[in-house]
Amino acid sequence: MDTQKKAVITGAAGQDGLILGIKLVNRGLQVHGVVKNQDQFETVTRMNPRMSVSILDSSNPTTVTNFLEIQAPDYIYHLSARSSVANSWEESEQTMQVNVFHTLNWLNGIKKLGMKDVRLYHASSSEMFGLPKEHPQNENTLLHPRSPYGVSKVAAHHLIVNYRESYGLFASTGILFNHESPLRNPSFVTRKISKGVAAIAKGLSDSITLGNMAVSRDWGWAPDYVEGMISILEHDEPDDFVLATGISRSLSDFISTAFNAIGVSDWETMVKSDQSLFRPAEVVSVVGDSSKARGILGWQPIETFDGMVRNMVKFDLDLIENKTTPMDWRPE
Ligand code: GDR
Repeated sequence: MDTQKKAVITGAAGQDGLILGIKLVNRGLQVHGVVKNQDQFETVTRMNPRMSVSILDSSNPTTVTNFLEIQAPDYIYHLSARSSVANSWEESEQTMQVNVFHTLNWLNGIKKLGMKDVRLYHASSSEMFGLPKEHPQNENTLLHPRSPYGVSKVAAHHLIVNYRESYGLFASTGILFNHESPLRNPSFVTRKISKGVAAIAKGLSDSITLGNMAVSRDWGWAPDYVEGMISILEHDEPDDFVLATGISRSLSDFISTAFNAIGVSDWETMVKSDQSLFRPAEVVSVVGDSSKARGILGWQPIETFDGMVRNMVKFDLDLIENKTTPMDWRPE
């Protein structure tokens, strides 16, 4: 009898999707990735040839339902989203369409097919807290998103909770605070900094231009958070869990740690701030309370902040020297 469990990952070509695909295949699961175009298909199959991949139009409810019927997965990790907060004002309609309505298509597909045993994970986000009334933020903190992206994640998060309560679906969420790795797209600030610092170290650049530097985030190591996602779906009850380190760092802390990795301490003149990169509304400071995940799932982040930043800078130095590529990077 074939007892191999099957997992579907939407957004399989993103940072978390790639890391999750590798981890699940290593655990002996049959893994099927969902991507939106040929480029992403090639990225996933090159990085993880042991998983299968489909290009799917998740905007079409029938396409999603048919896919679910054919694949009949045990687990669905719904990670695909418009993930850029910065672009979400300019792309507000697409952000809502993808993050809310595509999520609804997966929920309705599961409901229509009566897949009561399938376990669905949704990538909720600390951006839902936005302008929080309390620090640190936990699963009960009032939500006050500060961007169209944040609003879309609040809507999708509540749809998951609502379908769980309305139809008894096994639908869980991970409310993940920022989590980084060398697979982060350089449009996000941490990788922009690690790449920028590596370029300065190699004499290819003399400065980095950022937006609003008066912000703090609770930054963690993506592979640790992906372990948390797996634990969330392995738990016998569907539920919502904050994953965070519990320590908020200023953006200057991140920059200084990155420069420290190349032995530079007087970095101030090499980092500029450009008003045009500021957002219309900002999440100034967030920090997570993950005691529920720590208590119930036994989850905890392992990598330190310094270790994470050093890993990212080291990767970008190796990338410049052609010693590696993102395809060669592995989470463990
Ligand atoms: P965030 O990540 O918006 O928190 O969302 P990002 O790295 O883009 O921004 C973090 C903070 O840094 C400030 N910042 C800059 N940001 C970018 N991208 N580029 C810059 O040059 C720059 N300068 C300053 C930002 O204003 C912000 O305050 C990420 C995404 O992965 C979401 O999808 C996810 O849900 C959340 O993390 C948790």
